Amino acid sequence: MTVSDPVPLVSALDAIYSPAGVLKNGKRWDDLASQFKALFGGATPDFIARAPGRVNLIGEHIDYVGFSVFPAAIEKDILMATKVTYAASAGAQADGVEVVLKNTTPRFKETRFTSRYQDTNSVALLNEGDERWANYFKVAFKGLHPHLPSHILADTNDRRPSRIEVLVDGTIPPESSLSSSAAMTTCSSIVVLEAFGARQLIDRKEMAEVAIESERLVGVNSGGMDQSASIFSIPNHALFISFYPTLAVQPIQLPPSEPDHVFVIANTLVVSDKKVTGPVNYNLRVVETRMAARALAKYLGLSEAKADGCKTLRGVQEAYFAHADIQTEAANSAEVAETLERYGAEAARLKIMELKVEAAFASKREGLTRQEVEAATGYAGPEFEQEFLSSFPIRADTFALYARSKHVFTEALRVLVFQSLCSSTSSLSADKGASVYTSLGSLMDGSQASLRDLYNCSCPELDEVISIAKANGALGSRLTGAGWGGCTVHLVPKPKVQSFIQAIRTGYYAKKFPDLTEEQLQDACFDTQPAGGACVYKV
Ligand code: NG1
Ligand code: MG
Repeated sequence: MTVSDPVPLVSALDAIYSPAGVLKNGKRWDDLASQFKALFGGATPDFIARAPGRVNLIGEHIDYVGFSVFPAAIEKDILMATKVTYAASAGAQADGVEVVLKNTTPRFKETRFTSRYQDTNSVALLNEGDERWANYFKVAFKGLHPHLPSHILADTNDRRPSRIEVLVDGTIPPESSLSSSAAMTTCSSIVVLEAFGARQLIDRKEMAEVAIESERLVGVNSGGMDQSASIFSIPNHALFISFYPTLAVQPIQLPPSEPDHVFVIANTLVVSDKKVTGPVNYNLRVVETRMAARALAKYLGLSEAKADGCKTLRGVQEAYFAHADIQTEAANSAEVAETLERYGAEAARLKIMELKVEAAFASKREGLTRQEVEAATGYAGPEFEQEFLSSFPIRADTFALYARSKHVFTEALRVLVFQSLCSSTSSLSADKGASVYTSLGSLMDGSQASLRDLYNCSCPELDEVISIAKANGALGSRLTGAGWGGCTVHLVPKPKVQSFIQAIRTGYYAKKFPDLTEEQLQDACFDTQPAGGACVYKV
């Protein structure tokens, strides 16, 4: 079978679905189609959906705050070989659809669920067990259901699917911060749209927005970086993704156009499952940034401090600059003036907010107790519970508002500078390109220091891999994704890649995981080229 690559367009909705060119790994697709046949009684899949994982190059833990991030899709992905049976052809008058999900990874057990056409109430999520992986498909289905064409759901001619059979094959290591979860949600969304004949009705932006919203049902209060990266990416480009005032993406080629530096991913192989640890790490961080936003808004004396607009640190920044004047602030601060001159107004705003954070939490650099947060935010008692504790369970004695908000504003600024370095230098000579890479590397190092010291989401294994990387030629090294385990990303000059990977193998894997096979090692540490985004291939 010859399979083909999607056309790299960003906004046209056909783009996800129009194949052109030849995909590298045809064998994997052939194998998947034959496995499908073997597992589903000799049937051939109608199509294969694909959604990639991503590596975030810079901009960590700021998507849910409303600031822009800079990831790229990777080659590792989720494939879903799918066969759809329509009620009429099955000779039955169905009132709902049965979905059968199998996985090529044995520990993810076969599961099936049924849903009526008119509502998805009977589709229940599982909190534990080896069928839980199917939750991602279920939430995608539940989220998209209101968007499915009503004439099909109520179809008297029976073009409604009565059965959707799916074989899932994933190469993204789960719970390793390369976004296997969002790839599952995204890939499932494509399957549902395709099966219900709805792909012309919903564009990528809407699909991303629905996927972002749906995935939260799985129990993580996540931002929108991962689903957006999986849906919008195009080969050889990173994606500058903005969330404010609305979701927008800008593909950016990494400089110079003929890459002499590459990104290497190294997995610590320490698994971090946010669905389990969320109350003390990821979901808690989201709440801490929300508390910091309310506290900062109150400190700044914003009249709308308690309005929805000031729920996030980004919102507070917008509210503040609705009245404040950057020039005046620049006149009072050399740091602000310099940032304004070098990087422009948006960067200066972030610098100003960083200074406001310093002032607002001057007497409280360490964590605040609940009582102190109540005083700082003006939310107390039931109002406090409702505002901060009602959406996802969290567990903490103190809340590190200074450290979290300082990370957010400084990281958002690093993203802007990183993006502007990439955009302005794509046509530079190799010489100049080299110094640009040095600057990109320092921004990545700055990000890591902030994640480790202010956001406290690194861990000893991440720190160890990063220190080996820095001693062996990486220009920049950081954790990628949520942290607390999972993967690291490194910017490495091309000629050094082999020795770099070897150094990580001997310095880290040989000591911590001496039993890994060659195949597992290749899977754990590899160089990556930005890959294309979600698509569907007709077999
Ligand atoms: P990972 O680690 O890939 O699950 C998570 C969030 C992102 C973002 C990053 C931190 C999910 C689905 N994704 O990514 O939205 O907040 O952490 O930058 O939870
Ligand atoms: Mg994830």
